[in-house]
Amino acid sequence: MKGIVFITGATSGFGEACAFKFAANGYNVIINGRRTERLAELEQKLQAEFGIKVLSLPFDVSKREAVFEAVQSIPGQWRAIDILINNAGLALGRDLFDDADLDEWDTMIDTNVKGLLYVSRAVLPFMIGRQKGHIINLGSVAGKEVYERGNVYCGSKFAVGAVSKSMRIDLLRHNIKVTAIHPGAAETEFSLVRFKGDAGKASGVYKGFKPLSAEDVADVIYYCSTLPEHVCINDLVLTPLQQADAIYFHKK
Ligand code: NDP
Ligand code: 8X3
Repeated sequence: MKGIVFITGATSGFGEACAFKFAANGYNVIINGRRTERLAELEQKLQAEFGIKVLSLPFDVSKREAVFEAVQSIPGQWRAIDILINNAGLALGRDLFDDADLDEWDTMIDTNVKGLLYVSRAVLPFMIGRQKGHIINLGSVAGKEVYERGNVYCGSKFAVGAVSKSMRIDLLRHNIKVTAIHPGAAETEFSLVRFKGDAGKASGVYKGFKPLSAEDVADVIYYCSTLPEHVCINDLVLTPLQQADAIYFHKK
């Protein structure tokens, strides 16, 4: 066993691809998400395919008490968490600031920002106890530049960037690495969630260029987490070849 990785939002997209990547490389994985059937299915697949151990931990990252209860329930042998991947997150809607739905704003802030804070605080005592660990936060190119109708989603991802920087500073004395990963457009369930199940609108986002895949992002996360002990990638932006930043694309 290479180590233990705790992945939030492992039922789809980047989180699921990370679970496969780390499991394939001999890590035991703690997988989280709200959809329990998907977690059970993933747990079975990973164990059968890679012979590693899996702990499913279903909870909603935005619910403070649920987060701390779930993390406290982690059995002793699973507490030596080497890598925490704060990946659970979402965008809801793509509306102008004055038209956007306030409940959707709340959900994005509660999940993308508060969820990341709660999970990190709940897991940190285990890392501090061992004076080692690596926290990897999923930001976005939307946390580097703001685009029209991105308002609160962009704000939540700028917050991930700022929080990642301050975590890195405050956790220096505990020997804990903090990395923020900022992907550009990747075809996962992200746009389907953003457009509330409208598959046509969701697939339209990726027309005219080759987007990143979940596996591309998982490969980069794996690379960042397997560097020598003294090396920490602080902040990493990756985009498809045809995307320069959050705004500029060369579509064909
Ligand atoms: P997906 O929609 O495919 O996956 C999102 C995951 O987050 C799911 O497993 C979902 O599981 C989980 N999740 C959402 N809300 C919660 C919650 N409240 N509690 C626990 N889990 C939750 O999207 P991606 O894989 O693309 O996105 C992963 C992260 O990457 C997000 O933070 C996103 O903002 C970011 N990102 C995505 C990009 C893209 O283009 N796809 C680009 C840049 C960043 P469940 O529903 O079972 O709870
Ligand atoms: C997801 C990428 O550009 O749709 O964070 O905001 S984008």
